[in-house]
Amino acid sequence: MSKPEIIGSMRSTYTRVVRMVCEEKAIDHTMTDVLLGAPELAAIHPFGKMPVLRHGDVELFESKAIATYLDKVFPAPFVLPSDPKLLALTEQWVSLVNTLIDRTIIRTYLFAYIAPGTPDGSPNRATIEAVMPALREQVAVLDKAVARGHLVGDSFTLADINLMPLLHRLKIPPEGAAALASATHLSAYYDRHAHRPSFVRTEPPAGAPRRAA
Ligand SMILES: N[C@@H](CCC(=O)N[C@@H](CS)C(=O)NCC(=O)O)C(=O)O
Repeated sequence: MSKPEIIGSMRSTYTRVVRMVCEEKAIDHTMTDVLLGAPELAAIHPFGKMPVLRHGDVELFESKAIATYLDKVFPAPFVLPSDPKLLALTEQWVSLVNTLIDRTIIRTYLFAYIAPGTPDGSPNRATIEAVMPALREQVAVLDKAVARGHLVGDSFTLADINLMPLLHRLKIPPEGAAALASATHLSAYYDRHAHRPSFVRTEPPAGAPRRAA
């Protein structure tokens, strides 16, 4: 069968999650870097979002579904625990991050900088001020959750893979950097896992994140 092809953007956090899964599992794959609106995305994702995957006759959208497919189809190491309780906890953290924390940190806070919607393109201060209480609360929850070094059990799972790209973006603007710095466990967690080859090898291109974040 052909190599899996990930279609997305090197600047996209969700694309990075899937790329990290490939790196963790040493899956020989291709990365097709596209812009939002690309026909390659619309061909697979009903709303044109990224990432999408093509592997033989398999076409998939949704990063969690893609990550699960890759983990099941390719051999160890596995990013999803086999133990039912640890698997459920992994699902729990992926879901919380994707449904709530991503919306706060990326789609609201970071976007107030990169897609501010202000007349002069300056950061949207009203949005930033409004989101900071929720952002701090969610950072505090994550800080407590990673106190023992991982989100789930004692190994690096998809739950951690799914969080790391988001923390990378959180620490770019000043309020996010301050929130992360004041969360002792979360900062130590980020600094330690940022050295993993899967994270280093998927570093987005330098420069301000664009809307694909
Ligand atoms: N739940 C989706 C979210 C995908 C998503 O929102 N990706 C962003 C880039 S990181 C995107 O395509 N944004 C463009 C848009 O929402 O129109 C997943 O996990 O794959």
